[in-house]
Amino acid sequence: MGMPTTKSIKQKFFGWSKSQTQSQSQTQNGRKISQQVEKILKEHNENYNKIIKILLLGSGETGKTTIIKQMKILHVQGFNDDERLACREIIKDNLFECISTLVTQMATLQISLGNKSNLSSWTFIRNMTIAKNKDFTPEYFGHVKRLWEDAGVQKCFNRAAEYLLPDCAKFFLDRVLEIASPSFFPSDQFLLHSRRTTIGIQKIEFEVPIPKKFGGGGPQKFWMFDVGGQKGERRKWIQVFDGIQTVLFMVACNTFDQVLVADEERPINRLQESLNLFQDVWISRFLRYAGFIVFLNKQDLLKDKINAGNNIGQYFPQYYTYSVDPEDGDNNDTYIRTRCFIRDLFHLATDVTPPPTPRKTTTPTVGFQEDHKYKKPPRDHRELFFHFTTATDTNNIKLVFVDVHSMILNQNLREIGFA
Ligand SMILES: Nc1nc2c(ncn2[C@@H]2O[C@H](COP(=O)(O)OP(=O)(O)OP(=O)(O)O)[C@@H](O)[C@H]2O)c(=O)[nH]1
Ligand SMILES: [Mg+2]
Repeated sequence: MGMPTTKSIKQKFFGWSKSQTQSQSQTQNGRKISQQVEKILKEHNENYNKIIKILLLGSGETGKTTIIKQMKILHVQGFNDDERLACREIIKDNLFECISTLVTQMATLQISLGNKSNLSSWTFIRNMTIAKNKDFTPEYFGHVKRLWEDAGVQKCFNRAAEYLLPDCAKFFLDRVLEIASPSFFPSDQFLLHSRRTTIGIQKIEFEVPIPKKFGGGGPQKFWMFDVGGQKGERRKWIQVFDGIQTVLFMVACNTFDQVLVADEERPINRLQESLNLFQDVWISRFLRYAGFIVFLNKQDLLKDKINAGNNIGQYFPQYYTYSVDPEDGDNNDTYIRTRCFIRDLFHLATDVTPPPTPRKTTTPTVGFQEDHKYKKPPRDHRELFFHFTTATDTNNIKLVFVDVHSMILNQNLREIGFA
């Protein structure tokens, strides 16, 4: 439904009051009604004027900061020259990390070079890695290019689920000549693919016009908070829980075949770790009034993985008996089936009845947990939405954000009884 106007609010009240107006207490009732209308209107206006606070949560490398970058591109002024120049160095570091990892993993996985004459390039990068030498000379870039074209390096790249390779690897290695150029000036796409672990808490403020169907016109203020998703960062999350209306939980869907080795913890499947974390956050009493939107992110990489023949059933055997609801698409399309299966795993994770004692989980629990005093969140106050996203795709995030905005405004309306 659209935004209620003053007229519709009054209609709602006067509809209820018609028979009353005949009675003796007409004036008294009239005053009461008028006060109630004023109250509703005030609440309604406050809801529209208040700042919408969104908190991005999720494991490390799921794409939280990438969403913040998209908000900057879409709703602030984008990136200035200084930011682009600073990012150039991050991209070069990312590229180095990717090629170093590949070279190191070739040794570990005993994968030989496709072309023996590339051995000098392999040795060059290996020596730089050992010496932590980051002198990115033209000669270095030449070696990177040669290696990336080598069949053995490609084979190692295709086995990336067996170790940890940054998701930006292919994007940057495919563009090594551009990065090597002295005039390299990163475009938005380069910035969106660059990677730096978030430490601490960051906030971005922006304004978006209220959509027409909600009355249109004025600007809506947003604050979006970005936190670090790595294990050591999670204990800081609680600092930003207060007043959060919407949690945007990010999931990297392509991690279903990857393993996370977190410090002293036992290795755990990365998608399972994401599910466990989601459940912890969902039952957190500090967020029990917050609506949740789950971004099932990295759909581009998920699709690549499915096309390469990887099967989620090997890691989540429930997949073998799962079938897609016809309205979600074709059950014979493995990509559609996989993405719906992942969505439903997260949906099922909200059906939790926490045990009375602290839970023993196989994953690190987030630092804020104290849920043995768990109270079930009021169901009718709880929103849960899912979106399939590719955070590096500005058009995709633009469309998804319109939905997110509408969802939040609808939630506001529901809170005051108008949706
Ligand atoms: N191909 C692709 N890459 C993505 C997508 N979303 C994020 N990435 C990349 O994944 C990497 C990690 O993204 P970040 O946004 O830094 O992840 P994060 O959740 O903020 O990570 P932490 O700060 O460690 O918690 C970056 O290289 C991004 O460019 C996506 O949908 N597709
Ligand atoms: Mg981050």
